[in-house]
Amino acid sequence: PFLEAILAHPDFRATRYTTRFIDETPALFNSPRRRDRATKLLTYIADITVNGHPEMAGRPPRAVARIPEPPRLGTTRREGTKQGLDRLGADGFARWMRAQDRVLITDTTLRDAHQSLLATRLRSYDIVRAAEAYATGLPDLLSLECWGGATFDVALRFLSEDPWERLAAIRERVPNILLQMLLRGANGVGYTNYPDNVVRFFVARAAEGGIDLFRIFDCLNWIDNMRVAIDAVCEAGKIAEGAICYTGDILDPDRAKYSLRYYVDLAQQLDAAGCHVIAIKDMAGLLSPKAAKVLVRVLRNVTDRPLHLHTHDTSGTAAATLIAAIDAGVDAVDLAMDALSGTTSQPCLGSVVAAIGKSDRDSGLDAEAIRRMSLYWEDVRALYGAFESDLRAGASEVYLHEMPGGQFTNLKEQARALGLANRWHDVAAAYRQANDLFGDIVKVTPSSKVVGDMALMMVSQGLTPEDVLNPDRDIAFPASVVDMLKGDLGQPYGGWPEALRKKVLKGQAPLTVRPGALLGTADLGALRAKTAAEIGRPVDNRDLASALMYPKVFADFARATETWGPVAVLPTPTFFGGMKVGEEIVVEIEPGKSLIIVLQAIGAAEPDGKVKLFFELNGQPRVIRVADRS
Ligand code: BTN
Ligand code: 3PY
Ligand code: ZN
Repeated sequence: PFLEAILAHPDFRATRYTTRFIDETPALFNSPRRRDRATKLLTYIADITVNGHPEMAGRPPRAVARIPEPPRLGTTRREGTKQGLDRLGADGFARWMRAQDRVLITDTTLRDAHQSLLATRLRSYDIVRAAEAYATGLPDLLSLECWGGATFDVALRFLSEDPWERLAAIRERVPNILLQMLLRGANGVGYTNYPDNVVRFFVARAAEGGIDLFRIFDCLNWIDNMRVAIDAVCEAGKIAEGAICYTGDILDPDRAKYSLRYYVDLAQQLDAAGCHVIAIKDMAGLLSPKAAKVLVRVLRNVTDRPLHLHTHDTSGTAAATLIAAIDAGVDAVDLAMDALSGTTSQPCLGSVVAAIGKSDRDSGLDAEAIRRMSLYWEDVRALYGAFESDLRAGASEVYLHEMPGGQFTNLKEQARALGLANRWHDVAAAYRQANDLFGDIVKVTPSSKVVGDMALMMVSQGLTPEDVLNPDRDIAFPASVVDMLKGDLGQPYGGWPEALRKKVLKGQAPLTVRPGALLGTADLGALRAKTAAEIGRPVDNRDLASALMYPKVFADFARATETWGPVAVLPTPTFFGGMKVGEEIVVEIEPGKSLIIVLQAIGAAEPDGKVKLFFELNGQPRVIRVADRS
């Protein structure tokens, strides 16, 4: 337990420790296992109050502590798309979608919008508090995209909360709207291919946990890498939405690789693979209004499946693209609540709904409900200021680099960490060069991460594309580049450029088949036992599914929870900033059981470096001592 307490400590996890960490961190000796949840949470609050949250290091302190109040948009939860799916089944539901005159709308606020604007840091606390208002005020939404993509990893790794609990809490409060997730095909919600039985296990748990609509993509548009996931979703009786990742420009004759014909082939393959819905996933926001019109018209002619369009507003013109697609007959579109829309996120939900209002494609959504919901998100966004990028405006530079909206701010942050903060536009240009070196590939997680790694290497080492290709120049390529060119993510359309592949692989033989076909079958029983031994408690199916995706991250998360308690229940200002003297908070630790916590005083530092924090917990005095490492 002692070693576990060290490993779970936020400073240790953030590698912000010194060799004196054990001497300086007496909280480690408190034998966390025997302490109750309230004491664990008080210790967490005390530690954050004195030392700050490692995620907030170097960021401005919080200004407001007010907890945003979600709107009350009614008391009844009218039947919606969830009941439609239950009644019609996935095939019938897809036919229903296609038969609607109104355009169907997915709200991405709970997944892609915060992934693309706030480094995926939106906590369950703020999400779950909004759920009821969605169910009562916006029951005509097609779906809430609320899970998958990067949210799974970030919840466990940075927020110390369980993504499965988030899903269960949303499902409980939203019984009437489809819940949607983003699944990276054979990469699950991770960055690497998993064995087929792991993908099947994960999908089955997600379906049980409340996901109704699975948007499935492959980062190289290789349909063979999506089939296991598609089949598993169909088997669970849920909606399999196969996504075509859009890149290039179908109207540009100089970019012939990604032609209209290419996308038509993909749509036909996804249709034949059994997908109920076809998505056009324009992850970087490259689809122009004109191209959208052509693509939607043509795809709706080659398949009877409904079409669902996803884009990002990085260029500033994505609303025009959606409106052109709606005019051309697209069945469903993705939008984000006004306060979390625009730039690298989705276009503005309220404004697009207004723009098409009173037309034959009116969405049927309540404008007032959207406005009031967005006011809540405006207040919530203010709590996450530390995670905002400094992107203030649309940028046509996206047509140069073609970075996905969900990667943009992340890569910018990575560049900053490498001391390349003022070289951002060079990174953007190198990103394009890296893409071209790889043969002009589809860039979306995880292939986009590999292109990003390559771009950062080129800028930090001052390498030109000629240097990279020069056979006489030895280059230590990033591991992710070696793995990708070896075929670990699958095969790209048109293959890998042979000369670069030879140079990168240095004699290793590349894969020619689907990686999943070589990974064998994971021994789930053995992995469950191993994980249980590691974290010292039983591992249920949801824990196992997490551990299969992220073994180390999950084990660290389990230990952190053991030490600090269920921190997901803390209000966001407290979670990131601790408490101020005189402040009182109410923490609902489980339904019907609340802790009222007041921080009454903070003592002076003692000679041993410890500080006493004087709390009142449900009226009883409690003193917590923590090391001051600030
Ligand atoms: C509320 O006001 O509804 C409480 C918001 C916090 C709920 C957290 S989210 C994760 C965990 N799972 C739950 O069901 N509740 C807590
Ligand atoms: C993800 O995989 O997380 C994405 O958002 C891809 O666009
Ligand atoms: Zn997206």
